[in-house]
Amino acid sequence: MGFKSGFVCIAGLPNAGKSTLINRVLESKLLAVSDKPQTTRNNILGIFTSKDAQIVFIDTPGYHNIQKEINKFYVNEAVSASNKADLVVYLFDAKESLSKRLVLNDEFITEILRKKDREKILPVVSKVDLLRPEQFLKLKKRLSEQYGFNEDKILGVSVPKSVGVAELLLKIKETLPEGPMYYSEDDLTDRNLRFLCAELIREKIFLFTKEEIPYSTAVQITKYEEKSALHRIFADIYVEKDTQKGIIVGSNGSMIKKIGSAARKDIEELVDSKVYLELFVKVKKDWTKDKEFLKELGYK
Ligand SMILES: Nc1nc2c(ncn2[C@@H]2O[C@H](COP(=O)(O)OP(=O)(O)OP(=O)(O)O)[C@@H](O)[C@H]2O)c(=O)[nH]1
Ligand SMILES: [Mg+2]
Repeated sequence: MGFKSGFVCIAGLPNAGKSTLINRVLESKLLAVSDKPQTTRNNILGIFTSKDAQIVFIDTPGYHNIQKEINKFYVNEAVSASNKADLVVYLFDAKESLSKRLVLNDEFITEILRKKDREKILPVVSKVDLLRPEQFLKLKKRLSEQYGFNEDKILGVSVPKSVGVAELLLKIKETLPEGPMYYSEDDLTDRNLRFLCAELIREKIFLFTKEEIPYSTAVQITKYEEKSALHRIFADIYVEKDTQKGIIVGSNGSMIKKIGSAARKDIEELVDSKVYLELFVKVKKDWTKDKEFLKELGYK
């Protein structure tokens, strides 16, 4: 058989485990992951290359229908990625899908099915480590009744338990057409280092702060200097209000230090070099509604 390749959209509701799964397949901490929904904000490619295939994963923001200007952008990203992909891997969060919340998937699945043949959609239950075997069976039955997926073809994956990931890769390869290498074999993503660093900083804000803070925050790298064995990175963290700035800085700067030191560790790993990271917190009133600024951040 010839070389297989194609674009594979990883789709699902917020917090389903999409970015975690791609990080695992790529064996790298490329994408921001957190316990809070709406961590991912734009489509980001994660490129997996082996001897016999190149799978270009598209990580997408979780689908939801909260009507806010900025949310429209996120959702649009998810829908457009599913439209243009050769294959959609649709993740159902194990615990969430057992509940009444399964219905939240209806709109997105209907949208995908309008554009794609059913065999181009691979339904996957994520976080199966959270389910007992009989619950997994029950969920597969429900997914087949609700959405017409073939029960036997629904895979379960667990990243911490390393379950199902290799099988999913095999299944994706089987389903993809023969095709060229779209990217060089060393490429891991389509994004530059500045973007990836900003994402890792944003991830720490998602991990360490709560309520509206993560959603009121944006990160922009203002300077990136590579000096022999040291990368010097300067970043602005934008918030919407003075009170939010106070929370991000923390008492005696404790929070900003925590964010900076955790982000620096991840960035050092990513760039394989020592990193000096300096963060500045800035207030930009209502930036989530500012069309020009959203564009500058790449959210438009
Ligand atoms: N128990 C368990 N938790 C998981 C698994 N995969 C992901 N998680 C957790 O689920 C949460 C959400 O993971 P993400 O990868 O950020 O989810 P996402 O679908 O990318 O979320 P958005 O970007 O917000 O749409 C994190 O706390 C992960 O650690 C899994 O296989 N098992
Ligand atoms: Mg994500």
